[in-house]
Amino acid sequence: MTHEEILKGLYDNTLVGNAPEVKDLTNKGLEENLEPESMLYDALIPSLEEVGARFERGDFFVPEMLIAGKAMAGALEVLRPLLAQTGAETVGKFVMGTVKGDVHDIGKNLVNIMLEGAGFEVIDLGVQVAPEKFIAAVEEHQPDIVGFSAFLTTTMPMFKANLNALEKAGLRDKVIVMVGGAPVTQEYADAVGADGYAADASQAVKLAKELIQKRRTSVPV
Ligand code: B1M
Repeated sequence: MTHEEILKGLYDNTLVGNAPEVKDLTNKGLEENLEPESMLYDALIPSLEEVGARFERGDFFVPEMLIAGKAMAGALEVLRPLLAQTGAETVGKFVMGTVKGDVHDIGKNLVNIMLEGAGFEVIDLGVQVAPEKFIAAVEEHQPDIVGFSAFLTTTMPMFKANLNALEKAGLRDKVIVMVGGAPVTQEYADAVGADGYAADASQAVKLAKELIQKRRTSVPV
């Protein structure tokens, strides 16, 4: 199979939620020396974007979104060790979670993989994470950064709830807050008082490193 055929197969089979075929093609791609990043950014993510567009048009419903998401998650599991391959020293600690009321986790997991690949220790709290759980994790792990993911306009307000909870617990100044997720914007992040926003996984890694560097150089030792 050519690289183009594999990428097309990944796109088409993710779209219809054919998880076994997506997994086979991902392995095939690796055997054929296709870059993991290419499978991700040229096939899997565009396919999920098309799933979202079809859902918006009313051509797809929740079950179709669910099986497409599962197919993508299967491919991510195959790609995870390669995307997270690192010789980097630990650059910081990152507590991450999808906010309360929200079950989307593919984007969050991808950010986690890239962070690990860049040398971060990531503590993943999973999905539907309540403010109290974020607070307990910040107290327990004392991370450099806490990250909130939200994928619905209806769950984005949880950023503010989480920030208020950090403030109330006296932890706001002790941790950098990053936010992200499909509907989130820089303006929204600024409005709720987050320290940083990134649109995708690679930007998230870059920003996380910058924010830590900035904090370390500004805090007197
Ligand atoms: Co849902 N869903 N979904 N869904 N779903 C979206 C998000 C939607 C945009 C589809 C659409 O209408 N076009 C829409 C939200 C609309 C909105 O509010 N603006 C939507 C909806 C409406 C819903 C339901 C409400 C549907 C319903 O029940 N009627 C429901 C909500 C359930 C809930 O959470 N309470 C629902 C359910 C689901 C499934 C469970 C079926 C499934 C999720 C499976 C899973 O995650 N395990 C699902 C899926 C698969 C999608 C789409 C199709 C794909 C999401 C995805 O994985 N994208 C999505 C359509 C779309 O996004 N175009 C959609 C790929 C992923 C790599 O990208 O998630 O953007 P993304 O992550 C990026 C960045 O956002 C960023 O980096 C990631 C990697 O590059 N990022 C960060 C993420 N977190 C970050 C954190 C950071 C920094 C960057 O710092 C902390």
